[in-house]
Amino acid sequence: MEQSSTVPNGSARESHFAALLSAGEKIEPRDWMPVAYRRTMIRQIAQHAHSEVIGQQPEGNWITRAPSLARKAILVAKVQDEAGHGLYLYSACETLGISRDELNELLHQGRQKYSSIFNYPTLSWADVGAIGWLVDGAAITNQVTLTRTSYGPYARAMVRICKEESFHQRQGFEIMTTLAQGSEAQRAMAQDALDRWWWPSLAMLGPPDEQSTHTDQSLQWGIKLETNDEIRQRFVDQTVPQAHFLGLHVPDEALAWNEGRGHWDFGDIDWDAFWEVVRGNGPCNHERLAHKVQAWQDGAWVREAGLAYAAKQAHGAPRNSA
Ligand code: FAQ
Repeated sequence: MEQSSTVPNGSARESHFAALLSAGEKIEPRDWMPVAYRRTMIRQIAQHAHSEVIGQQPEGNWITRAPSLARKAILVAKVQDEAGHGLYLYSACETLGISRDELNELLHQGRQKYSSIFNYPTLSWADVGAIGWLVDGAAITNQVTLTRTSYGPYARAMVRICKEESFHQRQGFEIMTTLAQGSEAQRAMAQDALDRWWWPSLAMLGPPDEQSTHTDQSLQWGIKLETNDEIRQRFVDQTVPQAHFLGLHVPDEALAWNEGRGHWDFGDIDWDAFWEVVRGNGPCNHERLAHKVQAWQDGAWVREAGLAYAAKQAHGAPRNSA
């Protein structure tokens, strides 16, 4: 894989890579890149792709129980968008020399991760609103910066994904607005969803900077443009006024506007709980992965049929012959 360079020898290749980064240009699949850069990109893009795919499950749980036909149609489209994001991201990852089948295998064996946030249950309809508002909201706060990430195919995938995520965030906020302006029971449901999703949404943006193993190197390579804590602060600053607009209580007694910093101060995140989820011990880890593996096995015949059809076409069979 390291041979696919457009520049001839070792040190020249490294300087060319460094020069591209310092000029703010993208690293493209044809360019030479350090082994560790390629490994980091595969890890991050794969984790992101897996998150989009597994992330269909919590909201998918409500498709059959959406409160109206319109809500159901919107939710089906939203969940389908997440599947599409997974596909763009797997394609971006494949440009690094790994196949989609290998990526799925690594996920199924627990050797690659997906986001902690998708290991929580969706107990009420308000959770669909909270996911759009908070989870898509947190995801987009991070992903807008990733549109400027150094690896070209990932950056370009992010541009399209962000447009769709922005719509998702608004549809979630609209569900929350409807509930917050509704009956006493609806307001209570919205508050309960905020109570359960607030802290996991803050934590999904990654461990605090002092516990983050990859941030320093990823900043140097332009993979990350900001640290986890910087992105988390921006998410809190954007979201607290939205909660106030809804008339909901953010479940953090330490939350206070800090005039000097020009930011909201917020309380301590339970990082032990976060790491437990990352290690596989969250409320739904087992269920989510088992469902994903089952879907992959159930879909084997579709992949086989697709391959058989492609092979037949390659051997010159007429287009419509089955
Ligand atoms: N969950 O050194 P760092 C979405 C791991 S998409 C699990 O800070 P990094 C859309 C990390 O892998 C959501 N593990 O890592 C949607 C590393 O472990 P490793 C996904 C986590 O990569 C909405 C270790 O901790 N978004 O929501 C998590 O520099 C609704 C040390 O961490 C992306 O993936 C976590 N939350 O920074 C879909 C965005 N955080 O691999 C459906 C792209 C960290 O060494 C429905 N990814 N870890 O064993 C990123 O921006 C980065 O990877 C971070 C983490 C910021 C997530």
